[in-house]
Amino acid sequence: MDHSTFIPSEITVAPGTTVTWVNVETMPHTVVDLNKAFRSKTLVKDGTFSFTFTTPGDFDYLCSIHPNMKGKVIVKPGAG
Ligand SMILES: [Cu+2]
Repeated sequence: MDHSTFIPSEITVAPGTTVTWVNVETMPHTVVDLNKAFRSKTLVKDGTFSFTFTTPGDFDYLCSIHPNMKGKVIVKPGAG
């Protein structure tokens, strides 16, 4: 996270991939899946959150502090 944006805002990974988010700015952020598959604590600067995606599908998430800050992880067999 930087400039109150998830960068990249969308990634495609294979099942079994662990994705790590890093907050590189001073503004606190969270990573919250809209379907409650995962939810981070509040991440301050240099805070990280990791989640291993095992189920194929689209995972839309946002920052609960800044709800217009959105991202998506697409889990697809054979990706990556
Ligand atoms: Cu935020």
